[in-house]
Amino acid sequence: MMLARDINDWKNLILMNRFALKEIDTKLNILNEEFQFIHLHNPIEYIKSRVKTPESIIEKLKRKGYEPTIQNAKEYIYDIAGIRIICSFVSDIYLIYDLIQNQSDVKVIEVKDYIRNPKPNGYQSLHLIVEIPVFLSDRIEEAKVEIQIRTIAMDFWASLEHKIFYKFNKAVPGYITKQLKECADVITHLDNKMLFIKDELEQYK
Ligand code: 0O2
Repeated sequence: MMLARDINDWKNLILMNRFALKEIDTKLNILNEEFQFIHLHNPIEYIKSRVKTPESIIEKLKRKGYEPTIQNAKEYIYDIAGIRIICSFVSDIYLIYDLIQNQSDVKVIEVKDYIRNPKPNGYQSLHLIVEIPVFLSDRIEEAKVEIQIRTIAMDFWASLEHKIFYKFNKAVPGYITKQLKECADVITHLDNKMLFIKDELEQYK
């Protein structure tokens, strides 16, 4: 049975991660608005965010072979706070990445580029783990946030693939996996074409 103190610790962990998401969300909205003001172009279409529940943190800790403790959650689970940034163009993804890197109080501690190196199933996204300070009344706490940056087309693919993966209880039939990979290739082609058109339009500005 969980002690009242443990329950409080879990609540505190979730709260801290909610605060971290708010900090990142505000930063991103400021960058987006400022960019729109200066360059008449908004690199971010929309943002989605979520905080993992204690149940799903515990499940992930067990899956990774760790004791389901608060300490291990803080040490080994980097995506308790997760934010997904959806852009129109692939170039915007790397622009956002640069803007995040240039924030002096944000430390990028891990980068996984599944756009330059897509997963074998076709999954594409740029993943960052960042650490940001959360300013509390009596202290500053560092919190980690997982940031996934992708295009609208990549997001369309990833949400369908995610649904299929769980629908088949992770055992997706081969012919569907093949179709999904083909869709991912079409998406790469589409994103490249859209970027080409955007770059062409720049010349007419
Ligand atoms: P959810 O429910 O979206 O949070 P990790 O297990 O995070 O320590 P991993 O798997 O190497 O280590 O991390 P990675 O590769 O950065 O991927 C983490 C997240 O990316 C996943 O979180 C998904 O959100 C997304 N993702 C990664 N691969 C795929 C994929 O093939 N298809 C789809 N649709 N999403 C993917 P979670 O915790 O698995 O799920």
